[in-house]
Amino acid sequence: MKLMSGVLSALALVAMLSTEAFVSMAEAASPKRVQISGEVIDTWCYSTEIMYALGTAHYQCSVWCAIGGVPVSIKGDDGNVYVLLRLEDNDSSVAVHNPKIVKIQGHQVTVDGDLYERDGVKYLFVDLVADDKGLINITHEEFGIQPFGQ
Ligand SMILES: [Cu+2]
Repeated sequence: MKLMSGVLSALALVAMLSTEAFVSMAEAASPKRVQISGEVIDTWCYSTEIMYALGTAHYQCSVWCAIGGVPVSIKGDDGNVYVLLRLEDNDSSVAVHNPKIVKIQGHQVTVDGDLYERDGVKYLFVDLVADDKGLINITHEEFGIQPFGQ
């Protein structure tokens, strides 16, 4: 009998701990609904500063990088960079499987979506490109075409 109650206490403890773990995981996993405006960027060239990586100067490279599998992000007007993990009805965040990503590369956009923040990184699951102003950040006159010249 004593053994039985010990086992029951242990089971109750396990149930309680796993419920708490589940609740805190659920809280951590709940996204924030956001609308973000900014420029769609090539995360590699932007983060490494291997070359000037914004606007028309870098447009050609950013398309090649995206098709090559480099993650695409949005540099928000708020100064934050958001890693794009989903775009509208396509689950792939890789441009070769999701051509929509290439179509908005370099563009000034406003998007609606869910924001997940993990360990200081901001991830965006976009369900609607609410506005697309196109490639309007004119930088090639100042910086040339990166990295191809002209
Ligand atoms: Cu690039």
